[in-house]
Amino acid sequence: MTFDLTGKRVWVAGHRGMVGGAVVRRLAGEDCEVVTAGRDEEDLVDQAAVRDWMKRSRPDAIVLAAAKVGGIKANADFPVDFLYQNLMIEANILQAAHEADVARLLFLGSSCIYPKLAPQPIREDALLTGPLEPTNEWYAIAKIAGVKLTQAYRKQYGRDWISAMPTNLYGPGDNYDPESSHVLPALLRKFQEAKTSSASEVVLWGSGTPLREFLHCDDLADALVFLLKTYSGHEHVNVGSGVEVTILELAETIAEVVGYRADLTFDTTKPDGTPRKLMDSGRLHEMGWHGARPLREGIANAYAAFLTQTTSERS
Ligand code: GFB
Repeated sequence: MTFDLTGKRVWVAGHRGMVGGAVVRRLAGEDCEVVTAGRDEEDLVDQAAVRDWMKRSRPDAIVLAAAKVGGIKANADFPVDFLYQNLMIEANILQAAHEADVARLLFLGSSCIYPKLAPQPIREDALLTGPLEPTNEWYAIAKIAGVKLTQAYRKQYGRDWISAMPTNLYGPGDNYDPESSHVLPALLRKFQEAKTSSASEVVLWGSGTPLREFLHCDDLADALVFLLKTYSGHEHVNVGSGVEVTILELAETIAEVVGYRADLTFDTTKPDGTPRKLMDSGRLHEMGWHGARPLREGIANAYAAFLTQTTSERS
C-alpha cells in the first residue's frame, strides 16, 4: 500500500457533482474522514478562496473531482467556460495544496484529451501524439494542462500526486438537461419522456454510428480509491470498462431498460464528435482492479436514480 487512508482527512473537491458524489459514497466505506466544502466556501475559480479553504480544511489528501463538464453541444457552445474555469480550478487547487503541504492528490482527466484519431484501444502514451477532437478541444486542453501540472509538482517538488483518466461516465447525480448533458443521461430522459407522452419517435443527435465506452460513476469511484491507496507514478492511468457500443446500440439498450419502443430518427445537424474512443485500461487491470459492471446493469441503476432524482426535483 502506497497511502494508508486510515485516520486521514480527504477533501473531495466537487462533491455535488456526479463523480464527486460517487467518491464521497465510496469513501464512506474507508476508515477516513471525508471533508467537503459548503457552497459559500467553495468558489474554486477564485484563488484566494481556495487558499483560504485549504488552510482551514487542512486535508491530508485530495480527490480533485471538481470541473466544468458537459456534453458535446455544451462543449461547443461555451469554449471559455470549459477552458477558463477548468484551468483555474486545477491551478488554484494544486498550488494551494502544494502550499498546504498536502501529501496525496488525485487529479481527474478525461478520455477526450487523447488525439481524435488515436490508435484504439487508446493507451496512456497516446497523449499529445496528434490533433484533438475539435468539439471538445477547449475542455481537453484544460485537462491536459491539469495532468501536466500534476506531473510538474511531482517532478519539481517530489509530491506524490497522481492522475486518472476516466472514460465517458454516467450514473446517479448526472445532468439530465437536454442541451448540456452527455448522451446517456440525455437518452434516458428522451425515452422516459416519450414513454410518458406515448410519443412515436425519439431523436438522436448525429448519425448514431460513433462508438463510446461507458463506465458507471460508482465503479469509477472504486477505481479511484484503489489508485489513491496503491498507485504512485508519473504517468496517468486509464479507467474504463473495456466495452464499447455505437450510439444506436446504446439507444436500443436504453429503450429496453426504460421499457418503451419508439422509432429512432437522426438529427444530423448535430455533431458526431470523435468516431471512436475506447481506452486501454490494461495498466489498471495489471495493478489488480477489475470492477466495471455490465453496461445494461449500470443503465438500469442509472434509470432508477434518474426516476428518483426527477421525482424529488418536481416535489
Ligand atoms: O456524450 P456526448 O455529448 O459527448 O455525445 P462525447 C456522444 C455521442 O452521442 C455524439 C451523440 O456522437 C452525440 O452526437 N448523441 C446522440 C447525443 N443523441 C444525443 C443527445 O441527445 N445528447 C448528447 N449529448 N449526445 C464528450 C466531451 O464527448 O465526452 C466532453 O464533449 C467529455 O468534453 C465527455 O470529455 C466524456 O463523448 O462526444
